[in-house]
Amino acid sequence: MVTKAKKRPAAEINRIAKLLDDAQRKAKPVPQLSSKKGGALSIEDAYRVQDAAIKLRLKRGDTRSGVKMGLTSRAKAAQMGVFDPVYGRLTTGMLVQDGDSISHAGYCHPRVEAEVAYLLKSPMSGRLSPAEAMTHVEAVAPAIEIIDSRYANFKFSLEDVVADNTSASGYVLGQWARPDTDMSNLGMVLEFNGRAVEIGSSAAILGHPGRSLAEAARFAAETGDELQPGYIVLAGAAAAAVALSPGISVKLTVEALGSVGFNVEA
Ligand code: OOG
Ligand code: MG
Repeated sequence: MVTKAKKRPAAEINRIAKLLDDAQRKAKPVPQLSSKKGGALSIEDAYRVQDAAIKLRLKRGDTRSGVKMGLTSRAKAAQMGVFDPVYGRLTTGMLVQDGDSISHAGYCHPRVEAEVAYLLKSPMSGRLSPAEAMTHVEAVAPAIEIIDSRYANFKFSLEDVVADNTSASGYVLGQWARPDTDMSNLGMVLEFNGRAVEIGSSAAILGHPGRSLAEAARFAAETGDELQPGYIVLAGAAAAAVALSPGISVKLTVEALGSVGFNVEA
């Protein structure tokens, strides 16, 4: 389904941003934008909504901390039925400390993903090779992303999910390791209460997570964003996302990088 959408006025972009921001704060999902007649946005407008919604967070005192790539593995694209990689923005307010607990009630319908993270040491933008992108990296770490769609039933089109900041909701970082750690094919195991619920390899992330890092630089340039030193880049899930429920203890182990985890209060 291709919809020809014309560029929306700023007031409407801001209205949609507020709708999604409210849905996030109240943990109450809203209908998909594209489900309404005339509701489908262009991809450019979807990124404008994303930017406007992040500005609402920053106005409340939150701080930018990085970006995330999404739908960068076959497993995730197939799970969501959306086959283009997406780019979202992270803030410090989304950070969950390794070993901490979250309340399920604070989210619409949270899921977790097995990822790896990069820490940038210099600004990065434009078309770079993965090797060039890696020269901007200070360290790498195992990471869990908590995603939470603000749309009912966790269903969306490409434009819907981009407007909703690609479901970004939380992230948990493990210990930082040297940037020259070979990340091409690391085994990854996601466990709930000690039982494996997803297994995968870092190779599932665009063939190599370094490609996802390079894609982040391209997306930043195309969406008018800036990747700063100190920013985190989440490369995207290596395997399908798994729904959280109260009382679950989540642990991700990435070969050569170690483990990271958090708990959901009972
Ligand atoms: C969109 C975000 C996907 C990933 O790592 O693939 C994502 C979603 O599935 O809600 O973060
Ligand atoms: Mg993710």
